[in-house]
Amino acid sequence: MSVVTLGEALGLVLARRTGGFDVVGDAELSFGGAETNVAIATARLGIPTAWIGRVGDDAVGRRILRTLRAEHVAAHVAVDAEVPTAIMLKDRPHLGRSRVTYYRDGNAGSRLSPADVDLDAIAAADVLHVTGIGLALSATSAEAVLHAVRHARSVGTLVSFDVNHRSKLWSAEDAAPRYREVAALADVVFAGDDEARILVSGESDEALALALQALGPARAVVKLGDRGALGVDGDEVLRVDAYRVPVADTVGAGDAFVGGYLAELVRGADHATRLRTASAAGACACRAEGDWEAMPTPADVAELVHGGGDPVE
Ligand code: KDG
Repeated sequence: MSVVTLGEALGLVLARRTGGFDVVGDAELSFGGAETNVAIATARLGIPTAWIGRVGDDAVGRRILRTLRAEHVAAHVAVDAEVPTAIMLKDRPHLGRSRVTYYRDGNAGSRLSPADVDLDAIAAADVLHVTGIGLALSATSAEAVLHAVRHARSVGTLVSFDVNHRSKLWSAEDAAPRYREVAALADVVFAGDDEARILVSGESDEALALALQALGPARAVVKLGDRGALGVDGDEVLRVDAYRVPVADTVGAGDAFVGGYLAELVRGADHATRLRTASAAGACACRAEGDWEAMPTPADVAELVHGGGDPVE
């Protein structure tokens, strides 16, 4: 029972006050990365988890590795002595507007290559999770994702793919064929409804999920934010509500959702349980700031699902 994720982790410099970094100097250092976020979520939910990636030989890289260790995520990393770990800045130029600026091009995570892919770690896992970000970062990173996915299929490890489209990294037109290629090799695909429309067309949430499934995966989940999610597994179509929680920050909620789903998948839970835990995990991640800090424990999920959870009608 285990999960391995593959992708980039990057330093996150987060402004503490409203106002752009042009004037605000008060900030804190953390890190982000969709695939490490998912890894932290599955690890907190009790699933043995590993991450495959590449960091620079620097304080940010060491901070990432140190935190992953503390979160019980085993790191299979290449340390790149030539370039730094990537960074992203997050500030709020004015109230209600959050702005992310990436400094990742050419940096360690983008230089991930097929040689960095730990094939034994993939063979040892039940599920390999990758995202569209790894496809976008560079040609070698995309090759690494495809190498990992093909190896997973050849050794019977399930493949999970979250589209995670980043319009700052590439256009929907460039991304669509690559997303379809990986979706066709996956066993489960996750996409927001707007992301699903990059790959397929459909008039309703259900039509989108079925169209994603028609690309190849047995399971497809359309994430609908505060409207919940719609999942298909074989011929079973299920909708789940979102849980009502006070929202501090929605970043990382999609990754927590995926982590919740995958944790239940490797436990052999049924479709409804997978979606319910995913929805609760996503809600938990909204309750505090930070990309990974509010990832849920089993107690957090249980509190929403069994006691006092308040599903949105
Ligand atoms: O899903 C959350 C991620 O968006 C964040 O942690 C950083 O990988 C990241 C990105 O590309 O924005």
